[in-house]
Parts: sequence; C-alpha cells; structure tokens
Amino acid sequence: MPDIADAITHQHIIDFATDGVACLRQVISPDWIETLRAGIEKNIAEPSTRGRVWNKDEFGRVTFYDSQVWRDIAEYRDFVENSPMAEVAARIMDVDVVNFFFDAIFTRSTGSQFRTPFHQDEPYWSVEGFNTCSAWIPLVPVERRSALEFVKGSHAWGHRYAQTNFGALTGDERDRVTYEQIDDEELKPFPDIEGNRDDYEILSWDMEPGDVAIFNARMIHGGSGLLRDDRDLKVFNTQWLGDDVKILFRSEGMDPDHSQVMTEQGLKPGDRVSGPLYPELWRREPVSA
Ligand SMILES: O=C(O)CCC(=O)C(=O)O
Repeated sequence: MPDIADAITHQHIIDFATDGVACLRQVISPDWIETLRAGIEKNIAEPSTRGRVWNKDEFGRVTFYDSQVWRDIAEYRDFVENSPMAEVAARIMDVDVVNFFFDAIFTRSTGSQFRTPFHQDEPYWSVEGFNTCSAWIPLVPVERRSALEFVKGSHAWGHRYAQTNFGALTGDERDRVTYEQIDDEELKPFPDIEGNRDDYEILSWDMEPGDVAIFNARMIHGGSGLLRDDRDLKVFNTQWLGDDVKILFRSEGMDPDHSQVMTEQGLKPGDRVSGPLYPELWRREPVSA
C-alpha cells in the first residue's frame, strides 16, 4: 500500500473539492478489509439497538442498516482508531484536524433491488460545517449499476432541501426527520433526481474491496441496490469531521440523533466535537522552522 500522503493526489483533492466526491482506488489494505468483513458478520448476527431493516421485499431480500457500533465491535474500533482512514479523510478534505463522527453499515442480500432515496447527509446530522466526509467502503466487488451514486457538484448548490423522512421508510419513529412544522421560506422541495436523471451529471464507479468513495456530507447521493441475482453488497461507512464543523441540534429531527449523548458528554451547540465518542484521530504536524 502506498503512503497515504502520496496515494491522495492533488487531483483527488481537487475532485473532492469541486465535484464533492472522489473514488480512491486501493487505499484500504486487504488486511483491513478482512478485519471489517469479520466485524460486519458479527454486526449482522447481532445488530445493535440502532439496527433497522430498510427494506424487505416479497422474495425475502433484505436491505439492512446499523450505526454507531464501533465501540462494541472490536474490529470496527481497530479500523476507526488504527487504519489509515482518518488520514485519508484529512488529506482529501485538506484540513488540519479530523475527528471521527460515527460508523454505519449498509448490507443488501443477494439480488436486492432496493435503492436508497437520494438525500444529503449533513441535514440529518447533529453538526454543521463544510469540512465533512463520508467514506463508503464496499467489502465485496460492486458493479457501477449497483454502487452509490452522486450528483456531481451538488455539495456546493447552497440550497436547503426538505429531506426524505427515513422514519417513514423504516416505520421507526427514532429516524424521524420531518420539515412539516418548519416555517422556512428558503426550504425547497427535494429535487426529483431519479425522475430527471438526464438533467444531472451522476457519478458512480465499478468498485473493488480497498476502493473508497469519499464524499462531502452536503452531496446529494443515493441509489445503490439493483444487484444481479448472484451478487450481494456489504458496505462499511465512516463519517469524519474537519476544521470548521460545529455541533448543531436541529428542530426538524436528526438521524442518527446525537443530541442526548453529546449533552451527556458536556458538549453543546457551537462546540467542536471531542471526547471518547468523537476522538480526534489526525492532526497536521506543524511545519518546523
Ligand atoms: O449504501 C447505501 O445504500 C446508502 C449509503 C448512504 O446513504 C451513505 O453512505 O450516506
């Protein structure tokens, strides 16, 4: 594996800044992929209280999501704390400091057709800022038609959109993010990307284990699914926060909602995340005189 400072090129940094996403090839070693595979099998066998079935179709094909399990599954914790992922996040965002935010998994059983609705991540989060990234790490090969899709440049559109209420999707009130009570003239309906695909430049890639699709949390993304009958999909995802990110509690709801645990940790709106739940895992070394 190349040194991360060399593996993340100037072009990757420009792509991430301008397109909102970059596909990094072979930045996670086979050993780390094996570690995550072992972790995800444990996680599927024993979901956390945050585990949700997003979809189960008439053929029994399941799309499953879980999150914030990294402190309970040793393999996830090892990856978060000791893999090069924190440095990858820091280098691609071109920031001085990076804290871990949370982990998530997305698994689809063989042949699943369920597609994740297009959405942005930041509006669901208990933080706000531009220096964010999510790392979508498939643990099995995934064809472009089945991979996560990104609307190029959408992280910089600057609009506030009413997002999908995943609570309605899962039937689980804990995921409720709804704009019904929000009186905000700036709030726009979410664009119909799926119905007008030709109007947008949509990016996605064939990916192998070791590749990472890394994207800004303001990026419109969705899709995935559409698996061939002999293919399943297992994805480990980590979220990272850079220099300008501050805590924000949202009246429309949050998913996952960190407001309670943040408050219990003594963190409040306007603070930078810190402490054992959101460890600082990379900091740029000062240039010596
Ligand atoms: O893999 C998926 O289907 C959804 C991924 C996603 O929305 C995310 O990583 O934020």
